[in-house]
Amino acid sequence: MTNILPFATHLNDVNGIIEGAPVLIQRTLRQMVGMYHDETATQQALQETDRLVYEVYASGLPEEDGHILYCTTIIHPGTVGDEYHMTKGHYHEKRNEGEVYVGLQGEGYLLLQTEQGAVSHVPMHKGTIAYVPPHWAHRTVNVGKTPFIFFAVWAGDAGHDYATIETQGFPVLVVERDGSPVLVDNPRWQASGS
Ligand code: M6P
Ligand code: ZN
Repeated sequence: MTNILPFATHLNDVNGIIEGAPVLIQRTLRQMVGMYHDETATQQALQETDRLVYEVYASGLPEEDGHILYCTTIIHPGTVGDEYHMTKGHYHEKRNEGEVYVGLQGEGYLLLQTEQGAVSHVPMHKGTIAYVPPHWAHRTVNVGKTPFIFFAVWAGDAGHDYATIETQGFPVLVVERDGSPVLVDNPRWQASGS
């Protein structure tokens, strides 16, 4: 295991950035083609310009057993068609590793699913401490008009498995209806093995 000396970083509580931390991910809509259910809306939006959907500021710690990783995620407000801006979502490569999210700003939903077909969602706002148990895939969604910002902590060797989510998404979508978020069935989702 890589030897790391004790250190501290600072969370900017205005913009959610961990100061001095490298940007781990800056995900634009072009990098998420196929993940939003409305392909036409995705392509129309991209004809005008690409947009930053979310960014992740991470600790830069090694992804190794024993270390604890942390980051902040900033999901910018907006929709693609009627579907709110969201992260790609992932299972952990090591399925038996959980995660903790702490809401810092804005309004969000945490969507969860298992490979056995269970589905759950947790509304999040400032002060929410949400637990992602082992074996649950997780995606976050900004359902508000301002950036949704949260802090995450997970085991260094958990890993990110995006493949399953990229091909089938989540069983539910979070869409805007009359200005409010509602969950609807994802017409493209198929349970494993079906
Ligand atoms: C959270 C954590 C990170 C993750 C990020 C963005 O902060 O779960 O591990 O990278 O969200 O989500 P994703 O990797 O699914 O795009
Ligand atoms: Zn995770």
